[in-house]
Amino acid sequence: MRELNKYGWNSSLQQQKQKSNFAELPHGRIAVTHKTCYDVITEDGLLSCELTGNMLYGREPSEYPCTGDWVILQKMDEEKGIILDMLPRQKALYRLKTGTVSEKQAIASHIDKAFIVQSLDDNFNVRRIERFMLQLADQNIESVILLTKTDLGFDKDEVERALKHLSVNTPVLYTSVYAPESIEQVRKFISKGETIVFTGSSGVGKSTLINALIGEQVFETSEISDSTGKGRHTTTRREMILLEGSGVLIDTPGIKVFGVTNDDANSLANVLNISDFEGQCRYADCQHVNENGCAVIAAVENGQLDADVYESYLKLRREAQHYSASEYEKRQKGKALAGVIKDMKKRGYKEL
Ligand SMILES: Nc1nc2c(ncn2[C@@H]2O[C@H](COP(=O)(O)OP(=O)(O)OP(=O)(O)O)[C@@H](O)[C@H]2O)c(=O)[nH]1
Ligand SMILES: [Mg+2]
Ligand SMILES: [Zn+2]
Repeated sequence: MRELNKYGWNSSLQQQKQKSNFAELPHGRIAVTHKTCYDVITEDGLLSCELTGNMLYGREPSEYPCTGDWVILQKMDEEKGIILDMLPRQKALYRLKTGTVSEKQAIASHIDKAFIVQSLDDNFNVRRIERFMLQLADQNIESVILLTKTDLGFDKDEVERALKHLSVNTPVLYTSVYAPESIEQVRKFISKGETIVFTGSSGVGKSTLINALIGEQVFETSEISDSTGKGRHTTTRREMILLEGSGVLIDTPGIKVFGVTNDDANSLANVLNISDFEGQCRYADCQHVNENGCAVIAAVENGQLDADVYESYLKLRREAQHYSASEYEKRQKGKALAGVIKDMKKRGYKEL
């Protein structure tokens, strides 16, 4: 029998389960998301499960179960099951679907911590780290910045300077798969029962790192055609693995960049560490653009705040506003459509 506690099962999830109509049935956690089915870890081992029609009906695609979700299932035989319900999702990592402004896709859920992985070659990009962090802050997921491939040589002073505003509140780790002690220090950031997602571009070494932590080749890794990770995605699915005696690790396919789906101005200011300046602006509703007595602009002028960080703040804020406007529009359209359908039903179009 597997102890699901190792996978993060706890009394608060147990309480949530009691509210389900299917509370008497077994539960499990999704370890792998395939195209149309899921591998679910249960007390009785791994089951391959499909969703009931009810689980699909009336849900946005972003609400379909994903790796890390806790589900309630009916066992069919020794290997198969059907998912009947899903416990309320907490701390989920979403990304914007490519080419859309407001369509979200869930990557993993019930996440305590995210390792934002970048390699110390052309892939290193502070603006991209900020985007990841903003996304995580929205869900109260802790961030750790993990910089790989130190063996390739890099300018540490320059990297530290670029990360100055982020490293105040967020740990920054440097690793190389060729330096075992650098992998060992990563272990200290993984607590028992905790779930950690590894996220970052393709080719930065996420799977390599997980293999090094587990101590065997559990995930496939491969050479990439170039350091920007173009054209090669070795990991193609979201997969969870238990680090014995420690936490649960989730490997994900490379993500180039996160679109902003967080429009909370406070978390943006916190991530970029400008909240202290903001608090000193003359007007409480200061937008930090051209107002008199703006402490943020003053901080840029006197060198306390990097102009790059300030520009990044304005850009991310614009994107966040754009995202919420599109979301709002989508909801209004949904409401309008619901109104039309209701109206038609009233007039006797029963088949609707
Ligand atoms: N020099 C060096 N190469 C590394 C290091 N870590 C990983 N690599 C190499 O980088 C390449 C990509 O590693 P992967 O672990 O497959 O990268 P990934 O982030 O999982 O990529 P996707 O699965 O495509 O998202 C492989 O050739 C690894 O051997 C490191 O610390 N130093
Ligand atoms: Mg991989
Ligand atoms: Zn201001």
